Amino acid sequence: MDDFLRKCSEAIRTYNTGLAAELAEEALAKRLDPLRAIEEGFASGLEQAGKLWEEGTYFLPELIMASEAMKAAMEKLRPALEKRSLKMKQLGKVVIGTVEGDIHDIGKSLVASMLAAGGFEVVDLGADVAVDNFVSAASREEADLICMSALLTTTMPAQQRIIQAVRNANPPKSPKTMIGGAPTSDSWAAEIGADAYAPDAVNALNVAKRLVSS
Ligand code: B1M
Repeated sequence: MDDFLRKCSEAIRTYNTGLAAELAEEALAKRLDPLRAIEEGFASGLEQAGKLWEEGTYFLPELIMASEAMKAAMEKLRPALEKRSLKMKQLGKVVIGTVEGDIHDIGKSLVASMLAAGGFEVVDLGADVAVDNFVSAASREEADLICMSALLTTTMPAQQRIIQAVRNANPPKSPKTMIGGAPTSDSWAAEIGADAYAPDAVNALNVAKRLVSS
């Protein structure tokens, strides 16, 4: 990791929101790829904060402050990440959210930004989204694809409930379904009948393109 990316990572690990936002602006000024700044810089600091929390060095408030710093950096970088989609043909409409009971929204928001950057129209339902809200949004928005993020082993089963409920409701475009989030996997996708799993934001865009063209 180069010095600048290390500084980005440190700003998050030390939950310095002001510095994180400044470094995000500096990344833009340096014309650094915003996704690289997020994944190799800022997100690595959040992962370290998570490890410090796991081992008992950080308490929950410190982890929350690290997440806030991460969000401040992402706020600055998101427009650059999404800008190129303006000139693109829309590939389809995506409804995305983090499942009910789960408030982890940083990875989901990164996936949403990548999909928007890649040419999808994205309706972001936020975090802790009830099953019914996924179903009604899929119908209302005439979605081509439903994306569900889950970061907790205890919330993964909600992905299965959403897939079942969407199938039962049979919304206009019979949307495809994609799941993601750290505890999920290809085998979990197969088990719950999801059309696909993606391990990260870059793969999510590739998988989404494949799903809407198949
Ligand atoms: Co929490 N948390 N957390 N947390 N947290 C984890 C997930 C955990 C693994 C930490 C640990 O113990 N090692 C653990 C889960 C254990 C488990 O179930 N297996 C955990 C826990 C236990 C909890 C609480 C229960 C703690 C408590 O209260 N006792 C609690 C739960 C609250 C709730 O949701 N009900 C909790 C709370 C929090 C904070 C609020 C402090 C904060 C979240 C802030 C926020 O999101 N607004 C937080 C954080 C920050 C984490 C860690 C440290 C980092 C998550 C993150 O944002 N990563 C996390 C540990 C870790 O993952 N190392 C942890 C950065 C992000 C860019 O990556 O989200 O993985 P990620 O997203 C990636 C991929 O997963 C993928 O692409 C993204 C980008 O590449 N992806 C998709 C994600 N969604 C996708 C969807 C797709 C495709 C790909 O298609 C649909």
